Amino acid sequence: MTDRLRIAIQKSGRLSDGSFELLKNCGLKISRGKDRLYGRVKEMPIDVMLLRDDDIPEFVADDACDIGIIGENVFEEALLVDGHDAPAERVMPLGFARCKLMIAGPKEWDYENANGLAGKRIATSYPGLTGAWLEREGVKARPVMMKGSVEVAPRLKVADAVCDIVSTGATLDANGLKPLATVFESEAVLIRNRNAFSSEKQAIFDALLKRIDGVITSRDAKYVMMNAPRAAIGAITEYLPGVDAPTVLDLAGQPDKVAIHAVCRESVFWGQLEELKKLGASAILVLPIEKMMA
Ligand code: PRT
Ligand code: ZN
Repeated sequence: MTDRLRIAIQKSGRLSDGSFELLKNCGLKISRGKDRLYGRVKEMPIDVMLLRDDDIPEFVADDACDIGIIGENVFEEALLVDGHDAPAERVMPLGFARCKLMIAGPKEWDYENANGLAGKRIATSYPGLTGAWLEREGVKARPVMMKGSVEVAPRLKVADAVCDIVSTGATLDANGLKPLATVFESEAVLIRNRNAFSSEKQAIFDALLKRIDGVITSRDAKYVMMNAPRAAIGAITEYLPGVDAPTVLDLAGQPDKVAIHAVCRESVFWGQLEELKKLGASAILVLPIEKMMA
């Protein structure tokens, strides 16, 4: 029987859309049944377990799964609480579910720096990350552990400030709080069990990693084509974001002009197209890239 790679992802929540989409873009189809905890992928020997995000680091560390997708905030907190010799390790950032763990306090607070937190009670679901930050800042404050609804703690007078995940900041604002300091910047990350995989499993893992890498590098990449004066090739190449060596083609009957084709590894914005026009480019086309493999 073939050894199958077991991957843990969040069943439903802020990580699940990004996780399903990443796997789909890697060519893996997973049916997403409402009550299903387990999915089998047809295209590769991979099984998917659908879990609550908090359980993912432990499932991967305990060898119940081989790899997992988790918010870096949850993974780092688990490492701080369970110890850095935990048998799971970070493989790579995945570029979605970006957010910040931030200290926030009442809007009327005159906060200048971390010293202003001395002696205060800080409500958080992240006592490990919060405590480590306070220690780095050399401030003695008291983290108060709360499992949920952290943002209401100051209003209920159970804490003076909070340390919570912030994305747009709307939740803080609605609760009369303002962000004061960033404790940790997070995004979804791929983690793996530290034990060596069987050679069969390692080969599946390596193939999946190559595909993930391809998906991530092609996410913002664009294929750009334009016509340009031959004399402007240098200036245009220099200007294009994330381009190594563009392809330059002659244009029939127009000795002073060329066609330039290039893969831009970063997003291309309207303002940049306007700059290219100023450099003499015309007929500029920007096309999405579906797949890329180095
Ligand atoms: O049910 P399960 O246990 O699996 O999920 P969960 O409810 O514990 O987690 P979930 O799905 O809310 O978040 C999973 C991960 O997504 C987090 O661990 C972060 O890594 C990441 N993430 C990204 C966020 C946010 N953005 C986010 N905005 N996690 C939480 N939030 C909260 C925030 O704390 C606030 O209360 O969403 C609310 C809205 O945020 P604002 O700032 O946009 O108002
Ligand atoms: Zn959770």
